[in-house]
Amino acid sequence: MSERTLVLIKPDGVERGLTGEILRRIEAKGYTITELKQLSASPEQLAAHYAEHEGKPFYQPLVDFMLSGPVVAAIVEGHGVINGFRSLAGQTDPTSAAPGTIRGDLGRDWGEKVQKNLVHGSDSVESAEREIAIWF
Ligand code: DAT
Ligand code: MG
Repeated sequence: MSERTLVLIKPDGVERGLTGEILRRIEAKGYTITELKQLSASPEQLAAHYAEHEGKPFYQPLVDFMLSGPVVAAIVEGHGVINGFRSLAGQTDPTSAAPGTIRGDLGRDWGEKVQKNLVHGSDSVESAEREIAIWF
């Protein structure tokens, strides 16, 4: 069944000029980008988006990082796209993400306390619908 997911290109991806490369990989896989915009995230959007991580040690550094520059938000559609995009993205830690993935090919440990891992992708149908409502 066709489904949709929320993709964010995080400030590290935008700043490094990787927006086109990341969107190219999504399109090359055959997914459809149905909505796309660049914006500066608000604290309220990030509090809602990352509510599940509130209280964790990386929460505030993560939010501060996401406020540090513009992000690109996209709604991406396709059969199995929720898990499919997470496969394209690779593991959360860019240092151990496999080659061939966005995080594995383009990311690494920058020696900072935040994981600059380039992209976000929703992890379930429920998350996707919740997150799409936050960003669009
Ligand atoms: P994912 O983005 O792979 O879904 P997540 O939802 O567990 O990962 O975490 C959200 C973001 O928080 C993740 O992209 C980077 C950051 N993060 C997660 N675990 C972390 C950790 N142990 N140290 C630092 N940042 C972390
Ligand atoms: Mg997640």
